[in-house]
Amino acid sequence: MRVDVISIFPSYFDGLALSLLGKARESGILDLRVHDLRDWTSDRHRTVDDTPYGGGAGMVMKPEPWAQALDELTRESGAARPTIIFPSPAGEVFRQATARDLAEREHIIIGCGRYEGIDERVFEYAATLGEVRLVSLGDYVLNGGEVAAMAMIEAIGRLIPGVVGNPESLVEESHEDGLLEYPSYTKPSAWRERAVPDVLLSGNHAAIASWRREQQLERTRTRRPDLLSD
Ligand code: JEK
Repeated sequence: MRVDVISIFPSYFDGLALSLLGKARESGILDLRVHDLRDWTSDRHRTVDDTPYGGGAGMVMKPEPWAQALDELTRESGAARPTIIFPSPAGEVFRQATARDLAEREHIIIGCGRYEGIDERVFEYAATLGEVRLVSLGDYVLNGGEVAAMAMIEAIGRLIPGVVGNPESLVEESHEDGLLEYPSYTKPSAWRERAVPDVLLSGNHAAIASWRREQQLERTRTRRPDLLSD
């Protein structure tokens, strides 16, 4: 999978790129490329923003650098229509199902906005080049798309076999039951006056399985009742 990220803060992604080093990048399983939007400006000041038509606070990202970037990156990869993601507080919420869907794509381009967002015509133009998805990390306001993009790349990446962080087996996760996880413990069995629950030391695998299921249900009831009702 090829992932192109467009941002005015490309160095935000240095840590992510490092964490994906090794098998995944060397073999090209996940070909992550981060670009500076200002490389597609043509004025002396490398301007990416301007004042909003109709008034209002803040600045809006100008369309032309985005069009130049999207044209070049869609042309360059040669893949069939890419999936073009714009992190946005006004997008559909990013879920595990979204990650599973996106993990199947050959080429993803992620456009990270800043300021008050991107000129609306960019989304229309992008739709002539690929499949556009506006995706939100959740119902809170961030200062730009970068943190959301990193979260999405990490969630997608770990579903691709051979990518760092991909567990030995995604089998347990694929048996998704929509419940929160059970609590985990490791050695020592007694630590600062706190014991590991006896059942986990019992060797009784049926008892362990039913205790874990009960913990999952109880935690879900108290912390995430929305997962049980809707
Ligand atoms: C992309 C720019 C900053 C900040 C104005 C007024 C109510 C806010 C844009 N889950 C997520 N939260 N935020 C983002 C996100 C934020 C972004 C950009 C993603 C580009 N910003 C910004 C304030 C406002 N709005 C009405 C909401 C707009 C995000 C994701 N993914």
